[in-house]
Amino acid sequence: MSDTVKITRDDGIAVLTLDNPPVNALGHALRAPLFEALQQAKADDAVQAIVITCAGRTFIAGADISEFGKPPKEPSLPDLIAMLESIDKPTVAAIHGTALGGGLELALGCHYRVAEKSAMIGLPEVNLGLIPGAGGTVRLPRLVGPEAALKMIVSGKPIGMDEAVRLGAVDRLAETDLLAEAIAFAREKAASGNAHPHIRARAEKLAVDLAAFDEAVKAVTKKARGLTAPHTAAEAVRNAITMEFDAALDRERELFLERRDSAESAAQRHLFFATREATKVPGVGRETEARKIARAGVIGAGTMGAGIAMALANGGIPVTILEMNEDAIARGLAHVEKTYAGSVKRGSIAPEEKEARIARISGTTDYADLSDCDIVIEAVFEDMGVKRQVFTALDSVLKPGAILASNTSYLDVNEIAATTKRPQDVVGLHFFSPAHVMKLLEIVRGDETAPEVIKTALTLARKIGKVPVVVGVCNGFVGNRMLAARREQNEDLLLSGATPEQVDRVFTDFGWPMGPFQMVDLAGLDISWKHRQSLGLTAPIADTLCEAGHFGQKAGRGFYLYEEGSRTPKPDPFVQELIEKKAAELGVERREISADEITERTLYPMINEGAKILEERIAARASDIDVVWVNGYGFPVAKGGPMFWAERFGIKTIVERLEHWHQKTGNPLFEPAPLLRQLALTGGGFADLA
Ligand code: 3H9
Repeated sequence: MSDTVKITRDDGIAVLTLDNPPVNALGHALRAPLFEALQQAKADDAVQAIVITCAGRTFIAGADISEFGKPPKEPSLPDLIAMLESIDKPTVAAIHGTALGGGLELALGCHYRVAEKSAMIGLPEVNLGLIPGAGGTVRLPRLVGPEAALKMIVSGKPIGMDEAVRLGAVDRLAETDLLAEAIAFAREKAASGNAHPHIRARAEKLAVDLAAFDEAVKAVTKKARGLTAPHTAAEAVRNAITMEFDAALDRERELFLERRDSAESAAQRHLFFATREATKVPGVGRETEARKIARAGVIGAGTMGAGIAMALANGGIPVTILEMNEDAIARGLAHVEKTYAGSVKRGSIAPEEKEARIARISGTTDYADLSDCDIVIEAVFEDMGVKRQVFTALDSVLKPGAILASNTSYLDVNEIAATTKRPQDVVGLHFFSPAHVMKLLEIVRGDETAPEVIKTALTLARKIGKVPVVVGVCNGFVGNRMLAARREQNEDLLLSGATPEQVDRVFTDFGWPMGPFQMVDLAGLDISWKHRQSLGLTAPIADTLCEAGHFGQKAGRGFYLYEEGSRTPKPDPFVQELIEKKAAELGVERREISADEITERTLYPMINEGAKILEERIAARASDIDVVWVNGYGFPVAKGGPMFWAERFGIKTIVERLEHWHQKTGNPLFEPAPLLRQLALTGGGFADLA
């Protein structure tokens, strides 16, 4: 007996209960005693069958991710599953919660799987830059067929029990008592006198048309976003068809180890833990209670307001949108209807689900209709005067304890809070457009925001499927503040000799989905023009483009030309001429600009700004910044976020190059933050700063 594996006996059935909180990850502390327990049960003639069950909230959630990158300890997970497979008496996995990754692989090493109806099973290794490494790519195809296995393994998405039973991955669903029913099932199988073939002995499902399989591979790897693991996973599943069982297992192991040691997997594992760390907020403990959110309000039915309303409705929360007049409400609701109709058309939601979501969204022009809301999120024009009016009105109608949130993307949340008599209930909730799609939610904590309000915002984020990061008050918070630093040199680069294509190419080569000029074209040049005007700022090239109607993709021209109905950017001679003309007017001498120079003048200032954000405690940790950039701004997942990337690339080099540009230009943008200088000197990492 060990702390993590308990062996009990139920009249000839050995029950092995695994208990390794929080999620029964298969770390060494679980593998070693489980191996021994299986050995014992195998050798014991009095044991007729074995049931593996888990204590706590879930079946095994996979290998222990924190062990990757450390020296391996025997027995390995493949050893453990080989031991299971050497047992002839019936072995049954009793699954509740989630059986994921190595957890499902262990269950596939059993003869049978019995599960609760609410359980989920999956092989999500690709989300960690990995492939299943303990037989998942070889056993699952034999159980459910190669195409179904391919889909599960390459997408990494878990499936529910309806599908699992249909595919034959689960043998029986428990009605009321999982363990009792799994034991009864095991007893039934032991008494049947039948042989119990392991999955390795079943090859009939592998008789498939390889050409059709390869077509399926193309379809499922289309969304791989420049990542390697989905392709490797598909290769491993293909091996299960074309190779002998043991050869395919050996090859899977090799491919798994390759992936495990890759920079891509290190980055994705970092993001896995970073996302969870981000929900641990100083001053907001387990004991802090979240307030109940049963009903929400949104102020403004524009693209952002409607998007936020849809995000809330998608999470099952009824929402009332407030607008100035009926026409504006009608426009907002029409946008909602059109968006959901698009989702139905793409097959991402069922028609009934569309109706249910729409039914949760209503409109009003009367603030009094918001009086029973538990939270109201304002998404009006970015102007302090307008925000003040909205918050004063909300303060006068909302019930005590209701949360007043602003979707501002850069304004001072403390100033907004000060317009109310309840600054403790005011918080920033910065959604990203389109708000019903984008994962990131910056939760802006004002000086007086109560811990329960932060806790409520975190709970709400989870409920509506967002990835939250708590940030402090400053202009642009974490994301937009760093974006401003990244963008500062864009026009200067063009004036000095770069083309928009050349700058964008440096970004896409790095792994970004698009470069800064493509991004401005997509968002609309008029948006940033208005923003600059409100701040009294100018940008010689972009301003002139706006004056000439180059508002971006929607106008068919921006920094690029777009042919009718096309989103493919083409170089625009007008833009090139304009750049050259402006350079001449401003007396800027044009020269060759290298890819390195573009990186140094865009990416490095952004990292420098990230360091300042840490110095000022606007973000609690560097990994929070990574979560912001990967989930809100398209920073390549394979690189783990700007701060993670910077550390691996070399902070010393970044500081040297920033110093070079600082000396050359005198621009404070390039002056290395003291924190970066310190890390460059000590060779330390951001995590050492905590
Ligand atoms: C694998 O299996 C490889 C094999 O094929 C081959 C091996 C040879 N390890 O998410 P939560 C921690 S790769 C270590 O907040 P939930 C997590 O960090 C693995 N730690 O809970 C957190 O810690 P803390 C394939 C893990 O209820 C705590 O547990 N498996 C692991 O929202 C609670 O987590 C996966 O990729 C782990 N495997 O969701 C599944 N899992 O409290 C990964 C969790 O200190 N896990 N932790 O912040 C999940 O998807 C979710 O955790 C799960 C529960 C759905 C299970």
